[in-house]
Amino acid sequence: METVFIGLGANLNDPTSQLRNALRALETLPKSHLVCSSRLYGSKPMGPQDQPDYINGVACIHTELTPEALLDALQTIELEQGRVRKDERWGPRTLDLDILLFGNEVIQTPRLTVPHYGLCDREFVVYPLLEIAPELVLPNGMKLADICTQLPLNDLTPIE
Ligand code: ROI
Repeated sequence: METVFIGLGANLNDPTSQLRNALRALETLPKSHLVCSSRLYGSKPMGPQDQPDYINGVACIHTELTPEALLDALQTIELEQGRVRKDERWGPRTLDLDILLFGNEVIQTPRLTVPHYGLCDREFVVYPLLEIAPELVLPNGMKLADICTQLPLNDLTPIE
């Protein structure tokens, strides 16, 4: 059984509902249990600015799935909620589900980079993660709380 943190993000088609529906879908993952989730936050887009603000959050699950099987399941949820993969890099999206951390594992495959490559410099990931895992230490030994002291909030605002 591994403890896994999943980042949720959306900025199209009623993003708050997208995230709430995604959290409900996470409750139905096989061989898994949704432990908790952060509040939802409004955030400024990272990347191109000519797109709507995002809603972001982080969930914690316990799972017996392999990283690849979990990735498949998350991509299925994204597709079921109407995500269309476009070529545009860093464009708007109806739902993004990212594996941020998979226990203490470091994974580098064509499909998966864990810890998520953007984890430490995205305020919309780090602060919701800190909310549900204040004592978290990354596989490289860094404390999440120390990363937060270096990272501006950039208008990140809890919406609930
Ligand atoms: N910006 C914000 N604020 N939140 C996201 O979830 C997000 N996701 C992305 C890019 C386009 C990098 N920007 C984002 O994939």
